[in-house]
Amino acid sequence: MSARPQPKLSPSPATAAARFPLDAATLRNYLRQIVMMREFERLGEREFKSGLIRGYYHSYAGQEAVGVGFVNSLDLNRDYIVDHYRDHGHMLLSGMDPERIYAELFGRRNGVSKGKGGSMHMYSPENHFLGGDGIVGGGIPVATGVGLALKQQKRDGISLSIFGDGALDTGTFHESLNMATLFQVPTVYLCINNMYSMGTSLARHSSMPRLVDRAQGYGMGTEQVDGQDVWATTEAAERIYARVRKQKKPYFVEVLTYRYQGHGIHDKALNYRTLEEETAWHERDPLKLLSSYMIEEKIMNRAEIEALRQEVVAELEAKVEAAKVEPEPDASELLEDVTL
Ligand SMILES: Cc1ncc(C[n+]2csc(CCOP(=O)(O)OP(=O)(O)O)c2C)c(N)n1
Ligand SMILES: [Mg+2]
Repeated sequence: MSARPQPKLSPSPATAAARFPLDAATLRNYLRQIVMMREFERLGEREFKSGLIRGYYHSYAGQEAVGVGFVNSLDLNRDYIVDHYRDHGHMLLSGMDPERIYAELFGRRNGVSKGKGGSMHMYSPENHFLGGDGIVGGGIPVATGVGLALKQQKRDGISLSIFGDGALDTGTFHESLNMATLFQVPTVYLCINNMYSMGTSLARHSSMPRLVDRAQGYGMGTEQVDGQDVWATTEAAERIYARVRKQKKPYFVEVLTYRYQGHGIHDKALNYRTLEEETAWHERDPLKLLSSYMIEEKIMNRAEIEALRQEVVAELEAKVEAAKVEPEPDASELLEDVTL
């Protein structure tokens, strides 16, 4: 197996917190959000296996600190998100009711995309969430176009383009970044580098181990960020968004993280990753890093964290049950809201 690039790690949470302090209420909220995203996926996968969800299911488990920093720091009254298919966590963070996300997964009429999009095509214009996209790299030109529209309409917002490391191997990525600099659009390109494009490791699909080096050719600011650490992702997101808002220029950020599950629910990730590698990433689990800091700093104790988890699970179980009994779309709606 070829050598894999080692992630650039932030210092310990205590050091990161000293450098960029977040107050206790923010940390409690972040912890709840991470637990919510993790448990949402656990229950979703259970429902998939029970046969209630069909099609595809890509879990966000392990990558939660990326969303905590980069989605929370947006102002969704004026900013927009264009995502790829690993989108459940970002939907939750953008303020969507979990029941409507489960309803979408179950193909129900009250689902985020009226039951016609499924896991990969969540879409909620009222939350400024413009997809979910099953085509690798498909959302990148859309986010660039949103950035151009915001600029032309002299609006204050920015667009956030979210995609994986695999998307750097598509033409749309390169065409979009070239145009973004030419037209000076206020778009942040957020590459979630979870080290794999399906079963292909970064070392086997990328000509350069640092993805920032591939974006630098387009003349925009770039940086790598530790995607396991909520202090690192929050600090980077706040600083980068302020810069892009002010300068009205694009920016590329590569966050280093890891997906715990296989690519999709049918992939058990048995033959392309090592146990050592998985264990090393679990050592720096975003939930573990944050909760151990909070315990050490006496913000919450272990029992309180477990009570929080149980409360979130109870809330989500109720949402699952409510979504299950919702009606399916009527056959007469089949051709509404779709492009033929
Ligand atoms: C244009 C295109 N090519 C290939 C595929 C098949 N495909 C689906 S997901 C995927 C891997 C993408 O990995 P990455 O961008 O790193 O995102 P991750 O799944 O790791 O979040 C591939 C190759 C596709 N959906 N679209
Ligand atoms: Mg990937």
